[in-house]
Amino acid sequence: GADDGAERGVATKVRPKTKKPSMWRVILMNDDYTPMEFVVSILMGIFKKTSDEATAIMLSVHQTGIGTCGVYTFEVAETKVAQVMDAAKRAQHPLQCTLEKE
Ligand code: NFA
Repeated sequence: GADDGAERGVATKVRPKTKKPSMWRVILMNDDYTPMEFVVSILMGIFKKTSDEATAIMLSVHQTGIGTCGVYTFEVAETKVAQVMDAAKRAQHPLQCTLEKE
């Protein structure tokens, strides 16, 4: 096991893992067709925003063209992107969502 000397002849090194995971921004893009209420429901359901937070993010994306839904580790971020794209596809809205490294 660890290098406590209890197991003769097997040397293993134990060192602390110090790497922080890289963080990934989940980005939502504006379009002319996805209903505002659908975007708000996505932000509440997938990104756990309150109604007020979701409305503010949706309006910011609507007005600027792009916005951040949240920042997560890669696995969480890519899962959320897939959930958004799946929900948009099922509802036949052109909403686009992507990842970018922080
Ligand atoms: N621009 C869309 C509309 O006017 C709303 C929207 C906001 C779409 C944010 C995508 C992202 N219905």
